Amino acid sequence: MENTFIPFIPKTYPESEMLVRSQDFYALMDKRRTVRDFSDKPVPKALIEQLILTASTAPSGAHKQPWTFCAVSDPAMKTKIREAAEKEEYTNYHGRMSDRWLEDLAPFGTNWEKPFLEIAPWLIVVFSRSYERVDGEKRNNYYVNESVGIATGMLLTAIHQAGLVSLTHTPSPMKFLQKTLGRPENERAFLLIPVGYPADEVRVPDIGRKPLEEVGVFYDPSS
Ligand code: IYR
Repeated sequence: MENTFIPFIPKTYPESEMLVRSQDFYALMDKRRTVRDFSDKPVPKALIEQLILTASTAPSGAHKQPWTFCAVSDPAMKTKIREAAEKEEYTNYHGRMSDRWLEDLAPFGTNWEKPFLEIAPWLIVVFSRSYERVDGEKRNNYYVNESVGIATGMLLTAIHQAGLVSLTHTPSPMKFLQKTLGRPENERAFLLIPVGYPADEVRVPDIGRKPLEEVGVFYDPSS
């Protein structure tokens, strides 16, 4: 199928303004922290819908948009998810994870208990769609992990920009989510993201971010 091309006029700014804009955006994003202590204060569905719309603006392989964002506020479903996640995590923390892994996680104070899965007003479960069924024919999507990873990053950015907090939770294995949420066989859980307001008092690990010299390498003759 051929697509038609339409004019597109990207918004541009003077260089000085771009620098300020990118500095401001960095300052905003550098304030994002993964939070494990949520308030149970409700968050309007309209807000979650908006965040999902933003995530879904992500680029994707052949524009297949191979993602589904399942937003759960139903308490019974959240309890089910918590119970299943804790069952897996108990096994993880009691033998399935290596000693080195447990050692690496120790500074973050995580354990098999996941109360946030019931406390946070919304759980957004991101699913990736490895293929689509068109007229009974199986059609693979492209660069699915890359596409869904980008969309998820944009979701986390949108959540932070809106003034809410999130947690990138990876109960493992995540197969139970497909079943609990009644997702089709072509969907695989990618990440579980509790979203909400922070609890009254939140503590986060005292960690820093790598400096530019460590994460950026320039091949630039002019500098
Ligand atoms: N999935 C487990 C363990 C865990 C693993 C990593 I890597 C983390 O950064 C955090 C937790 C859990 O959710 O507790």
